[in-house]
Amino acid sequence: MKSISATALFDLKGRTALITGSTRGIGLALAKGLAESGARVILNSRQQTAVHAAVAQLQALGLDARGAAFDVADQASIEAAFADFDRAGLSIDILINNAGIQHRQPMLDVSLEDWNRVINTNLTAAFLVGRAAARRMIERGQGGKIINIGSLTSEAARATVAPYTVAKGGIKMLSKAMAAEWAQHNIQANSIGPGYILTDMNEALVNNPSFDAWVKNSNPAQRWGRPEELVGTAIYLASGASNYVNGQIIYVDGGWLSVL
Ligand code: GCO
Repeated sequence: MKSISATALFDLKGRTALITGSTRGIGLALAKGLAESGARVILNSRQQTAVHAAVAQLQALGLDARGAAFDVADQASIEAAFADFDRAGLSIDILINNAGIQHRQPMLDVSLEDWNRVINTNLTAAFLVGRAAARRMIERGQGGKIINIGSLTSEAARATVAPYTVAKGGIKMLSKAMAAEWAQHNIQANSIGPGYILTDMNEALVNNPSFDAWVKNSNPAQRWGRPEELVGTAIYLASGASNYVNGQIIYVDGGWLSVL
C-alpha cells in the first residue's frame, strides 16, 4: 500500500460532510473545522432561517458551505433530504450525527412524551440518518465516515438527565453496531464523547455557581471545554488518519473520566 504523507492523512479536500444540528454550538464548530480542512459542509437544523444564517457565516469566511433544513427525528424528512442530495449530486462521505436536545427532570417525573422526544432526537435520529448515509456510501463503494456525538453520559450517569443519558449510552453502542455491519464496506463509525462544553444548551448550568464549581472541580483541567476543542478529534475521525479505527469512542473531557 502506497504511503501517505502525514499532512495528507488529515486532508478532507474533495469530501462532503453532513453535520446535523450544526447552526450553533458544537455542530457549527465541527462544520467550520471540517470546512477549514477542505471539506464541503452541509449544515442542518429544522429551522431554514437558522440554516441560512449559519451557511452565510461560513461562506463569509470563504468556506464551502451549504444548508439542508430537515427534522432528524422524522424519517420522511430525512428521506426527502437525502433524495435532494441525490438529485443535487451530493455524495455524503462524512456524516456527523450531532443533533441533540436535553431534558432535565427527575426520572420519576419524566413523561413518556418527553422520554420519547429525547430518545428519538438524540438516538433514533442517528440510526435513521446514519442508515440513509450508509446505504449510499455502500452503493458508491468508496466507504465513508460516521461520527456519532456522545457525551460523558455515554459512560456515567448524572441524576435528572435519564433520557439523555440512555440515548447517549445508546450512541456509543450504535457506533459499535455500525462498525460490526458496515466495516466490511470501508465505513468507519466512531463516537466523540464531549465533556462539559460551553454551549447554549448548557447556559443554565454555566450560570449556576454550584454547578459551575462542580464541573471545574470534577475534571483535572479544572475548566469547561470549548466547542472548538472537539474539532481536532472530529477531523481525525473524518479523515484517512483513522481508516483502521472503528466502533471507538474518544472522550474529549479534560480528563474527567480518567480520574477519581
Ligand atoms: C447536563 C449537560 C450534559 C452535557 C454533556 C456532558 O445537563 O448534564 O447538558 O449532558 O451537555 O453531555 O458530557
